[in-house]
This record gives sequence, C-alpha cells and structure tokens, in this order.
Amino acid sequence: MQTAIPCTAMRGGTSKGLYFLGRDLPADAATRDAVLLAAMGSPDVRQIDGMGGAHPLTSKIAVVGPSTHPDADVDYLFLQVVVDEPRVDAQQNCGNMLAGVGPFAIERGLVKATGDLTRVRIHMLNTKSLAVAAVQTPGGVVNYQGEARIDGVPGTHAPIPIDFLDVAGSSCGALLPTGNAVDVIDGVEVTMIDNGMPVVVMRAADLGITGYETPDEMEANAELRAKVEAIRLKAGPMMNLGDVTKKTTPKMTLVAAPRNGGAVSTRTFIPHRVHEAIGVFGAVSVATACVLPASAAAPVVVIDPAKGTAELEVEHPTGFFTVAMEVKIDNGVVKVDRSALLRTARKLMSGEVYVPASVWSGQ
Ligand code: NQM
Repeated sequence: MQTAIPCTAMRGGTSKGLYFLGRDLPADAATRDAVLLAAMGSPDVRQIDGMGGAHPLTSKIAVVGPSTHPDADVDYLFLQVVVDEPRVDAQQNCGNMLAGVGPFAIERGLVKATGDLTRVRIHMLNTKSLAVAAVQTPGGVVNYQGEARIDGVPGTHAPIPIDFLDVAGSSCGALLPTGNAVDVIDGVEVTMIDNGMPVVVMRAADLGITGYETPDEMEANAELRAKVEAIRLKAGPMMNLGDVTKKTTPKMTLVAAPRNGGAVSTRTFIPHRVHEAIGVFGAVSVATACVLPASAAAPVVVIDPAKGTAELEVEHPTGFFTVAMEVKIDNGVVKVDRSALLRTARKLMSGEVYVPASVWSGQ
C-alpha cells in the first residue's frame, strides 16, 4: 500500500525540488519529515528510491500555505532533505527554491493573479522575514518563458525579480553576530555574517588554495575540507547557531580576487559539498561582506568606482550572481536597507508523489 500526496516538481533558480501545500502533508513535524525522506529516497547517496537528485541542491522541499503574517500572501517553509542521512533540516532558508514559491502559489490558487504581473509577498518561516517576488501572469496565467538568463541554468526564462527588506541577522540575531567585521579562527581571518544566510567568509589563499579550483577539485582536497570544517564548528557557536555539527549552516565561502570583471570570486561549501554556483542568500551575505571595508574579503574585492556598490557581481564556479543592495555604513555601523536579485523558475511536473503507507497512511 502507498499513500499518494499531491505535489509539484519545480526548478527554483539553480536548485530543484518538490513543492507541497502544507495541508497535504502531515501536521506533525516528525511524521512530515519521515514522509519527505521517503519521497526523496533518503538516506542514500543515490536517492535511488525517491525523487531526490543525489545532491543537496536537488534534494529540497518547499511547503507553502496561507500566510500567518499580516504583510504577506503566503507562508513558505524550506526543508533541506539530507541526501545520505535520515535528516531534514528546517533551520536554513533557500532563496533559490523561493523563486518557485510565487508561481506555485498562483497555480495552486493561494494567490490570485492581478494583471500581467502579480506580486507575491512571501513570509519565509525559516528566517521569519519577508520577500516580494514579481511573477509574470499575462491573462491570469503564470508565464515561465522569457529572456532572463541566470548563470548555472541553461537557456532563458521569464524573469522573477525578488526583493528582501528585513533579512539581515535573521538567523544569527545580527548582521555581524560577533560584532566584528573580522575575527580570527585557527589563524585564519574570517568574517562571520548573516544577511539572510549565515556565512563564514575567508580568503582562499589563507587556506592554501587559489580560490579558482573547480568544486570537484575542492571536494577531493581532504586537507582543505578538514580545515574548513574545523573553522565551521568553531564559528557556529560564535554566530549564535550553537553546535552546528549536524546543521547545514553556516556556509563556508572562500574568496579570491575576481577574474571575470566581477567584484569577487567565490567557492562555497554548503557546508560539505561545494556549490556549483552560490546560494541566493549566500550571495547576498557575501556581497554584503564585500562592501565592509574591514572584512576578510575586502583585500581581494574590486569595486568598479564607476558602478559603485549598488550592484555587485559575485563570481562563482559557473558564472556570476548579481546582487542589488542599499547599504549604509554610519560610524562603522552597517545598515542594510534592501537587497534584491533576479531568479527564474520552471514548473517541471505536477501530480502525486508516493510514499509507503507504513510511513504515513494519509489524512
Ligand atoms: O543561499 C544552497 C541554493 C542554496 C541555498 C545552500 C540558497 C540560499 O543554492 O539562499 O539558495 O547554500 O544550501 O539553493
């Protein structure tokens, strides 16, 4: 016997996963997590008995429902299904899966399309913060086709611009949780920052690499992985995240001078696999570190004086991530007024996912 659960598979930005209406999943979190592990085929490095894609970036879940926030249209809970462990992490947010939330909410009738462009106000439950996504809805129907290109995704698609108002410190309590633009851990200068995602920013050269290695080369470097993980475990409590041994944050970004005309080059452990690009909130946090004069990134950052810091191009292994920011620094105190970026998303499949009835027999 199996239980059929309505769901939609979508690419959101450079990630891919299953989107559910909250009401279609078990209300109890432990049963819900068991259902999601079964749906994705975890724990198993190949996720062969489920829908997961055998990588953290393709083992993601969005749970969407009516808003519990007065200024939002929908609630969005992101859940990372760990590929090779029986674990579902509800602590981190995901700005890539976020890109699919607006289209999904409109298609599933949670939000009514308003003219050619529908603004969907999204309450992000993981970080208790708000995003506004602009979804093209000509004739009241979500349009996925268009000319917007994001690096890490082949082809072009309809643009989904997303604005964030209040993400600074949303996981760590402050943009700079230690109060410092730079700290030293294991002899390495680090900037611990949270502008939507807890990230430890370090110079790649200080870890003995160039910072231009491929994700495969970095994952094959056991000495590097051990050094980065040792720093991460010490950074966790300093960032008010507690013991992060079993958590998917903080992310670890190694920066180097830009090579392709951007502001900085990045490679990011998320936190054990290396990202093929960079996460959305990860990029926003790194871009913010880039504009802090005393940060660990500052010595390698190149800001084009003609363009300033209103738009920063973060280089990553498969291209660029552009972050638009309004940041003020007054007497050394950093205030982020707004960040914004462009994503695309595409509905891939809509139907039902099956889990053994022994895991959940349904409502
Ligand atoms: O930082 C990967 C992704 C992410 C998260 C990760 C993300 C973000 O690329 O907002 O999008 O860092 O785990 O989907």
